[in-house]
Amino acid sequence: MAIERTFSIIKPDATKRNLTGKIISKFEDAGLRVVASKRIHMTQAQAEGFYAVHKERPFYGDLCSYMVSGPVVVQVLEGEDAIAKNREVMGATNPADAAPGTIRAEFAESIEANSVHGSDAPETAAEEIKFFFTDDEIVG
Ligand code: RTP
Ligand code: MG
Repeated sequence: MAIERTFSIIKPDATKRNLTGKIISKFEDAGLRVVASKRIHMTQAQAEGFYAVHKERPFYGDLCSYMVSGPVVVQVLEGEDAIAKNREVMGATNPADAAPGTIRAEFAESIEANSVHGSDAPETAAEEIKFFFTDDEIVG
């Protein structure tokens, strides 16, 4: 298995409830390492650009509004099989379907306010990391 990097967001519902440490512990316990991290308040333009792939979906407008409703923590996670491992630790998009012990099962409030984002493939991981981080902000 290859060492990969993936992009993660701790979303506004989680920062609001002061859950960043508990969520990062789940990543670390799964063998993922935080190699870049910053707390930001996304602009509307950043949210719309980041989620442009969902532009035609009915939830796009609400999703962008939610993502600018409070601070987020953007991160790069590194480890063996990091992309799949991160999504496993996150659990299903809808917390009602998320496996016990996953971040979304334990912390998500709804299908929208579901506490975390994680890249879904190597190409999107690379794009999403570049969207928020410069190379010198990532320390492996
Ligand atoms: P993510 O991209 O955030 O890691 O989550 P995902 O792959 O599990 O879900 P995706 O289908 O890519 O959707 C992106 C985010 O949009 C919100 N969403 N709302 N109201 C709805 O039906 C709905 N469906 C999705 C969630 O915040 C989801 O994580
Ligand atoms: Mg997605």
